[in-house]
Amino acid sequence: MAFKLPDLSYDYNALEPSIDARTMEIHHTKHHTGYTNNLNNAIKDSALENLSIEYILKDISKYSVAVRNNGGGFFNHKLFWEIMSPNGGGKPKGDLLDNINRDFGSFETFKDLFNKAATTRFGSGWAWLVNQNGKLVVSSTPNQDNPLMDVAEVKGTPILGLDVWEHAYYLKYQNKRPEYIDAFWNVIDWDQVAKRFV
Ligand code: MN3
Repeated sequence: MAFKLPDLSYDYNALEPSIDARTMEIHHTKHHTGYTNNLNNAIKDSALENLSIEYILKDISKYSVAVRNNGGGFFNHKLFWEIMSPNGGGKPKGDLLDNINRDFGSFETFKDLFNKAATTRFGSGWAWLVNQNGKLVVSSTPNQDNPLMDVAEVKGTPILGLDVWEHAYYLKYQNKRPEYIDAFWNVIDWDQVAKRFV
């Protein structure tokens, strides 16, 4: 198989109470597993089997809807697990904080913009903090699209992402997406986000 479901570096209950264990378990073992398997099936016996996921995403308009949806789903969830931690929360430091202050005015302004992108994304999708060659911007995408894709309205390298599909929060938060978004800030691993920014 070309792509392999990544393990989490923490237990399913490690992000409680912000994200509940049952949601984490279903999200990883059912949803992320599904995207990974469906991606592998969609690229089976094609040249895409030898490409990195980033390389596939940057030319995504050339490929099938199945590759777009499942390639995005594979990449987005891998990033999502990696930028969260039971020791997360607080604020970024160093270069990342300096750049957030420069490009948004303040961390609080950035946070408001990100929350707005996550709250107002209609239906299923993602909110992003995107690095555009050193300039940081906030965006959101529908479905499993992301800023690496050539079809994205706002292109760049995603360094922070929040899944706002109902499957990411409905068990604990039901229709209260803003409460889930608030809780996400408690588990962001800013050291990992900073590594992606370098
Ligand atoms: Mn998801």
